[in-house]
Amino acid sequence: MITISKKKFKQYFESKMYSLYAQSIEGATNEQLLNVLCSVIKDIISKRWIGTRLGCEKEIYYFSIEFLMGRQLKSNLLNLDIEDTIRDGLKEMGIKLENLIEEECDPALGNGGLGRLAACFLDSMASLNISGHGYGLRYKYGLFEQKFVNGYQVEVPDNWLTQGSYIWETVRPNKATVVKFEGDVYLVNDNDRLKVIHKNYIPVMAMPYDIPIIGYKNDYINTLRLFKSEIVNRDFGPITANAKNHSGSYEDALKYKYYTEEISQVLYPNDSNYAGRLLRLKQEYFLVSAGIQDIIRKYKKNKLKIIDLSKNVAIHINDTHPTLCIPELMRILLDEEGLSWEEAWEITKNTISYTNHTIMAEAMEKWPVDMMKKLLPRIYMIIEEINRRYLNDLTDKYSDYERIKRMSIINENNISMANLSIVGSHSVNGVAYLHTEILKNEVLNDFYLDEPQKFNNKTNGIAHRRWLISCNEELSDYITELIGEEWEKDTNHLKKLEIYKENKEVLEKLAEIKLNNKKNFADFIKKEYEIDINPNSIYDVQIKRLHAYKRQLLNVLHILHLYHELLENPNFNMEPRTFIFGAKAAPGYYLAKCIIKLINSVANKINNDERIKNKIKVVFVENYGVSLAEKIIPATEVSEQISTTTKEASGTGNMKFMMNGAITIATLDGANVEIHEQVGDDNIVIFGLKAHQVLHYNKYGGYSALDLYNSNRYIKRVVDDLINGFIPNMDNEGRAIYDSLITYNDEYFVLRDLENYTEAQYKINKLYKNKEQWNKISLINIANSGIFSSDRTISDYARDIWFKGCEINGERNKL
Ligand code: HBZ
Repeated sequence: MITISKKKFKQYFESKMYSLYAQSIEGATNEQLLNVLCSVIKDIISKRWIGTRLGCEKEIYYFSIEFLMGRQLKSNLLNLDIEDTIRDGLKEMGIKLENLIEEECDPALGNGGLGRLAACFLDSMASLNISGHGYGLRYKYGLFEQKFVNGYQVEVPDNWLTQGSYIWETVRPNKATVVKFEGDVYLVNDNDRLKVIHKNYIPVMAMPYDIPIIGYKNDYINTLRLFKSEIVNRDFGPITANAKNHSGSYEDALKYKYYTEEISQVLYPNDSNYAGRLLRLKQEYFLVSAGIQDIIRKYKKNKLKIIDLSKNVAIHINDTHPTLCIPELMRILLDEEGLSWEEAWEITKNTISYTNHTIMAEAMEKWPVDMMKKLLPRIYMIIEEINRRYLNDLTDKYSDYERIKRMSIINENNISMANLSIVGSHSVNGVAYLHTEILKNEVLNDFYLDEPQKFNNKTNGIAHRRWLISCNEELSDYITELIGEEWEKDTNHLKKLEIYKENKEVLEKLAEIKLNNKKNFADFIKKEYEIDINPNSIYDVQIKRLHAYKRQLLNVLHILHLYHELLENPNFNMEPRTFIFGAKAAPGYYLAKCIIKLINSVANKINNDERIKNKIKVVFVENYGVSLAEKIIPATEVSEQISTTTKEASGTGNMKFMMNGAITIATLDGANVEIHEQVGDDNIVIFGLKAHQVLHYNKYGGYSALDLYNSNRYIKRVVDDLINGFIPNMDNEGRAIYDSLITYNDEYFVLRDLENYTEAQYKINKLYKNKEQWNKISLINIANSGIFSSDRTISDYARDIWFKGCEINGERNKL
């Protein structure tokens, strides 16, 4: 049992302070205090951490190029159930725990939903006693820090390892592996067996840095292992560490050092656009090869038979970035373990499963054959052979040449990573019901018809521990007061809240908690941004990456509409509203950056216009990320989930808001469909085109943004604002946005949905006037959010994918 008394903790803390910094607590900085606290916690868990691994349980390995973990201190204290002890102990030493929580850095090793999902999954696996570990990269620089300069986004490097190391990590040099790039590959005959010789390769050391993942009150600790790329022999230094023969010139040695270190240097900041850079391919293979080698090393140490790998190990790939797991596992099974192709292929397919996170064509990874061949010659040979055999099978089955071409892994000198992932795994899943249906019936239809049993849905979820218990303590405590604490371990119990839906006292208390959170957020905004916001206004929030399909533009055009209405009629009937935005744009995504400029310019104009008497405020928070989300979400009343239907695979912010009692205004896209299903028509505001309409327009055309613009004076008014000087300093950016709508016919149906969205917003306004009704809807949302805990998602993955048909884990199947 992991636990510690207050007295022991204080003694421990004090002596750690001396051993680490040779000084007393009184003179210590917050940074030092945090380091000491963290070091104490690591000591407390260390024995248990080592003890959790390598039981008889099946091991799950979750490969992801991103893990967006957020701060760990609070979450670790919560999960270890020692928060009160530590808070009191610190207090007695004159230290405020809250200050140390805020002192911690927020590692931004991910772009958005995909990386955050991976983090929530780790939390859930540990909390459900599943031996599930993450493999990722220890980027030296995470996602850029965003600053606004004159309303423009400026990117600043995210130098998060300021102390040289991360407080929660433990480096394990004895577990480092070598990853081989480039070189020449020969197949030679060795006693009637084909032997693979790989010469003149560039070796790169994968140095593991382990972060403990602590389960919720269950003494279970898993590991997130992040690899850093280095020269092969740390002690030799660059001069003798030449790539090829350890004896090259000084210049070569430096080049080699640069080559290795560059790999884990920086996270690619694109969240939905495939850039096709060589360095990215290096990152992908580096992660995969280091991880798979690590798995096989551990597996063999346990004296298990390699032929049984899929019975004891499951490897999950988070989108296609780790797809090279497939040929890398094949390589090891064939070249190092000496299995036949057929045996290796069976094991590989049965071990690996794949999640798709997007249907957007521009996000699909395709690597040029020449690039792959040069960088990873052996891996390319294996991919080619996988494809050759696959095409043979397809030609036996089908005569439709076009279809076979679409399904081929290699096509027009490109390797399709999605196709490789489907062919080389036993399970393919989408991340929400609608998304999976679109995969099956549209985007991946050829594959679905060929192997329908592989396809399944796993609707996303969120770690309710971080996104409710920890970030909204007051609400969480109140829920426990009402229905007991069972919901903390099983969120289905939240349903019990429904009995209070007509209870005035409860509804008023919920409103009071929301108001407190709103006030806290207003204080924060005042302190950080010097903006006054009114806690009695509606907090209406859109926080997510900036992308045309997510339609922040629809939101801002509606704000402009309200602004005009107020200017025309100062008594225009609306509740005061604060529109809050948070979003980073990929640095090379021009239109997204124009929209950032637009929101900032509109904010500037409206916030300084006294005529509208503070009826509207627009706040764009800089540098949106996990820590900010934890402050904003508990204070939110209206959750904006307004993507073009069919484009948002799932969304997970939508679930976080719902769980914190916000009311959703949404298109029937992604997991909004399931949120709607949970709460019913009366407790969500739905608008916009339906999936079949968008798919129809996309296939057959029939939508003219120009006609709409010409025929609707309200639409024309706000679109013209973009180019007529109404919003100052928007010349080029306004024109670019205007063109995307009118000249390029509004690819994301912003104008098509604008009128309907305005009506939906009017409905929100009306609902808000009836406070009791609003609070009731809020309660119903919380009560029905239990299904969106990532514990449910992970139980589904475990039952249907990782432990399916698994004898030694029969128990698991009961999950
Ligand atoms: O994954 C998101 C989806 O857009 C969102 O709908 C879903 O809820 C979430 C979790 O399933 N996708 C991403 O966040 N994608 C990326 O961040 C990304 C990162 C690097 C890439 C491509 C996409 O190269």
